[in-house]
Amino acid sequence: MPAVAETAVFVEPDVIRARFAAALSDMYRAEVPLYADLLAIVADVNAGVVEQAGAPVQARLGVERLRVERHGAIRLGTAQELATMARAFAVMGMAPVGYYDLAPAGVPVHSTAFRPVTEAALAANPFRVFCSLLRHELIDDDALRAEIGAILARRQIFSDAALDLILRDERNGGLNDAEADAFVAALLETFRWHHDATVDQATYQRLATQHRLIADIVAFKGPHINHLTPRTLDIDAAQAEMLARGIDAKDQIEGPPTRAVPILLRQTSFKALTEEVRFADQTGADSGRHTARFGEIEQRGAALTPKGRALYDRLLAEAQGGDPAVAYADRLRACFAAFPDDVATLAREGLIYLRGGEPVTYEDFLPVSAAGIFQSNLAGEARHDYAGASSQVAFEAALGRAVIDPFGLYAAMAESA
Ligand code: OOG
Ligand code: NI
Repeated sequence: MPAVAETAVFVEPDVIRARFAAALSDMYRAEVPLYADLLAIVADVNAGVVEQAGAPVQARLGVERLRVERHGAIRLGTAQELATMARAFAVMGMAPVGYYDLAPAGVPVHSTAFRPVTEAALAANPFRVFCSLLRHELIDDDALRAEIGAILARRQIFSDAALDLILRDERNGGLNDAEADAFVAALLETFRWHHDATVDQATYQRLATQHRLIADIVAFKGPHINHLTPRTLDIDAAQAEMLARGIDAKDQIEGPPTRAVPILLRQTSFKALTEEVRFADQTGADSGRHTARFGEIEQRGAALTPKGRALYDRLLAEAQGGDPAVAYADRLRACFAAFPDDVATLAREGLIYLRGGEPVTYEDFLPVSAAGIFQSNLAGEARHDYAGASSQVAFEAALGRAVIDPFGLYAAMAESA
């Protein structure tokens, strides 16, 4: 170490995050060309909405932010992987917000969303990652559970360079320009798709028979990014355009129905692609198949207060439990007639957060919708039942810290108006 310390010029975490999000988007576009089609559809739809809305509304919609807005998702296998991933995201100013238990929906994972948390950071770049962790304790086959533990213990999903740069960031309080670029390049490798599985065909089959998602989490070198999601201003139009172009989209949009004042989050996706992979015991031209990667679009609306969220959860449950002879979209619309749909009433009844007279935008995810997105990628696989209680304490122990309560963030944004 030189005796005279140089003045460190650190790159803002917001800037590192923006660089990483751009690099990831470029990589995914190259890996999954259908995602590029999705970006084109969303850009068209958004341009149409913005043009109609006129300049004052354009500013409100945050058109610049919209252009770069993406969320992605990864699925991790071990507590150690999650803890290190949290440190990697911290370099980019992303903190774990919220706890999502997917077990009640038949998916043996629990999750958080790593995202920027301040208004300034969200405006600079809103990139977020839905990050799931396998719940080993929900695997009922003891021998298979032990085998999964052993397979995962053998892999290291982070390169030495990435680990070194995370440490350097933690020790020095930031990364300089060259280090930031090296970090982005090194971390990107963790998100890359691997054509070669780490297990043989028989092992893959055993994993997939337990649960297709378990095979996706366990059988590869790393937690490949499984989708990236641009944000659209009109998801009904974007969904219609997907179908018009012959894209194999989910048949129902997750979340609330179409409304005058959009709330929370509406999402749809095209179904996961079946891709060629090679198992460890395959040689020559032999290959296998794996289905995991897809593309998704989302529309964001107003963040709800706990009272508003309780109403949303109740109405959604009513719609989902309703008469199967009635189309789901009709049930949803009928149930949500009970949810006020103008800003004045929503505000008066304490259902939304306002800042400067405008609803605060929802920046998080929804467990029931996430489950629907997961399910859409399981191609009709029989629904699993997991009895285990939700376990935020175990998730936080794995993460190495508590997750942030999203309601607290929205309340703080609203108060600072
Ligand atoms: C994550 C699915 C959840 C969302 O937008 O709700 C999700 C996954 O498939 O790993 O991304
Ligand atoms: Ni998603």
